[in-house]
Amino acid sequence: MKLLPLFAALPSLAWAQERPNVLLIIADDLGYGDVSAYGSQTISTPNIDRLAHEGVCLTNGHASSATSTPSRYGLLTGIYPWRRKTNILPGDAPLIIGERQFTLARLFQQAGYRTGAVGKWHLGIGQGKVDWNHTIKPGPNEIGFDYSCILPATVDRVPCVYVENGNVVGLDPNDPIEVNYQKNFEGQPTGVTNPELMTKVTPSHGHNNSVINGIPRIGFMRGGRSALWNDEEMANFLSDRVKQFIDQQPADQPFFLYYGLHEPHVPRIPNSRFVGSTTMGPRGDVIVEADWCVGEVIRKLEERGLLENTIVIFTSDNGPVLDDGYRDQAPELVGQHDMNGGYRGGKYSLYEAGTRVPFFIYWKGHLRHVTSDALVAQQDLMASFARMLGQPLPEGLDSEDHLDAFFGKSRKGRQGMVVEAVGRLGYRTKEYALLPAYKGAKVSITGNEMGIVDTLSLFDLRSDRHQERNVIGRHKKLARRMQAALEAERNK
Ligand code: NG6
Ligand code: CA
Repeated sequence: MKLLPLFAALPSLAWAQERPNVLLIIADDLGYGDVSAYGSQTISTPNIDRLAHEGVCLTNGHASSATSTPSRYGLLTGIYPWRRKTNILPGDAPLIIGERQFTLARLFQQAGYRTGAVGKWHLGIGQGKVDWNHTIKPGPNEIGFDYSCILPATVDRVPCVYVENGNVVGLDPNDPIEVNYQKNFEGQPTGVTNPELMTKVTPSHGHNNSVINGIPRIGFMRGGRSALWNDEEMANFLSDRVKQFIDQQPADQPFFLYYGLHEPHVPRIPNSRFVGSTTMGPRGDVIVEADWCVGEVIRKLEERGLLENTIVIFTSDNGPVLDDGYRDQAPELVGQHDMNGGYRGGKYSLYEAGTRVPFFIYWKGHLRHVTSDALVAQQDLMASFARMLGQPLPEGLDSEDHLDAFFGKSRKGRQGMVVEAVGRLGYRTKEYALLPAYKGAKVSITGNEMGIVDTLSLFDLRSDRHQERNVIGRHKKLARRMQAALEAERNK
């Protein structure tokens, strides 16, 4: 591995000496308008808001992509996901991060941290043909995590089991698990053949294969009955694992913990404590559940006396969506709630709400509250923490050091960045969005606009949040510069 020259790796001394813990919480499909911190009056998320109100509230923070797998790839590797042609993975896909590849977790390991990953993973595990009945490798533990307890892909995909350090949790060897994404196992029921099994929710598109816990999923599985997760208990299970990780932390070592919340991705099945906690049906209720999870973990840090020594980051893997494959009443009950916070598009979209996500950095007693519109991206955490810790980085990353912006000490973030949505690329500066012309359906099956425009378009996000007015005629030079920057990145 080629390392950058030493001057690039000089630590920010004060911070490096403290070696704070880092807890990175990443929600699944949570929109900019889904937390009350950005002004939404329709939902109350006090625990998440606390991070925003007492920490650095970033209003121009982006995921690298408008879907999960690519977005998480960018975050963990510091490389634009479209360079590797990543796409939403099935539950039995091989790990897409190379075992020798540098990752955010490796960066912290290199700096002496204990590292953990809990919750949604969605970067593949194993090498191709996964045998779920033996230790599965490679997985998070082979790319820099000392501990992991993950749901391998998404909650709507099989296998519906947790994998802890490569082993399926609670598996009975006499009832082995089999998974197939091409065809069903003979005689096994599906949502199509046995609709009466779908006691909790029915599909609106896709999601009609194996039925687990009354919920039809994508993909077929059989066996592993004692290991199947309970959707209603998932928030409890995952937050407990996070708390355990914190409890087991040696006093003389810092930690880096990646906590992938499963909310509010479909299927939205809140614990009974949260059912009816909003008027928005399950989508609102699971957001309140996610907020509870954040509160639980913060309380644990407080209880252990660790809060002032822990940087808590909160963000989301991509923008929001209402109907993502189940008839769960989300579109019907949304009411006045604007999950996009005024931005256009949402999950899958090249418009702004695809990648502009909630993004807060909280460090009690160290960072002052500021609201900052610095343009930053999740993949920048890698280079920024490398500076904080005085650690070298490999060459050729798309990660930029914006530690000062993340810590609210500067409003200068990126000059520009590439954003991706389902393989299509756009370009952002702090104020402008450039959307190249692409072909394809303008609205996805979910009802979200894809951000497909007929001619190259430039939007001024300051005066036109909803991207209604193409101002390219007035800003030809700027548009040319942005297009050239996009091409330069593409050809790198
Ligand atoms: C789509 C699924 C959607 C969701 C998404 C992944 C269908 C029709 N749609 O293919 O329900 O699972 O993949 O979401 O199957 S993500 O947030 O993990 O990227
Ligand atoms: Ca997602």
